[in-house]
Amino acid sequence: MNASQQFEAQGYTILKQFFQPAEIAQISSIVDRIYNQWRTDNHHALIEQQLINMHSLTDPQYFQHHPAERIRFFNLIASTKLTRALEQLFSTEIYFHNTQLFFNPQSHQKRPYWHRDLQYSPIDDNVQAAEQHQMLSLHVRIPLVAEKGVELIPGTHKRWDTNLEHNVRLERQGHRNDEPLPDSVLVELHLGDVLIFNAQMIHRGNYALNHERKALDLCLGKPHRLVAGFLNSNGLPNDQELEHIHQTRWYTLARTIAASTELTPD
Ligand SMILES: O=C(O)CCC(=O)C(=O)O
Repeated sequence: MNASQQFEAQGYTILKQFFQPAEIAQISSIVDRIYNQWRTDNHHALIEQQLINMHSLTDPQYFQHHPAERIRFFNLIASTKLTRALEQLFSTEIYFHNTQLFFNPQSHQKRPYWHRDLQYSPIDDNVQAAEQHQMLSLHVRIPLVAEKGVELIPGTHKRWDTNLEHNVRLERQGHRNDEPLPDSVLVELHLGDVLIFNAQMIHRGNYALNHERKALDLCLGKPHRLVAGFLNSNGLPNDQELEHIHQTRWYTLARTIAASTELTPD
């Protein structure tokens, strides 16, 4: 099976040794600076809310004193190599939605929870199920520390829940969202690997097997009206920055979506 067939059948694929160590080091040095700033600003929430991720790493607040670094970051994450790989895999227009960084919680009591990403949005579960085949929202994971950090249930990008999955994911009928579920796959990633998975397949993190985690997820996708309104234009390059970006397609499409949702009240 090639990568595209694997994604189609299972909802995920791994591009092994896709990035060179020097490329990972460049991404890491920018991410580390942002992450450190964020941890200082969110020290209390990190502990009280047992956070497991931060988002919007391209937001201008992280580049006030580093304007050139924002352009470098946009170029590093939308590299020619990665944008081409995604074009080949999906043969559809892809836009840049956001970024997230996943790490371990401060307390061992926080347990990884099964979910489909949109279950935390106001979009009704039945609407999500009905639209599943029209949607393509991706996590493109670039681990900055090797990890066995994410568990996926292959095939759940193409079908909706079994009874057990439904009850576990939504904590119904006395179930909890951290219970084991059948047929899951724990993904092992080495530095340089890239994991691409469907954000709507059933998945969860794994904290216990990883002493440290730092996984940069690019949230990309095919435009869809259900998620367009969640796109925050603050995370996108401005006109001047775009002139210095080599692969602009993800960003220009995102700007078009953001501009159209800003004009259209719901
Ligand atoms: O890596 C993790 O800790 C969880 C990943 C996840 O839930 C996600 O990417 O939506």
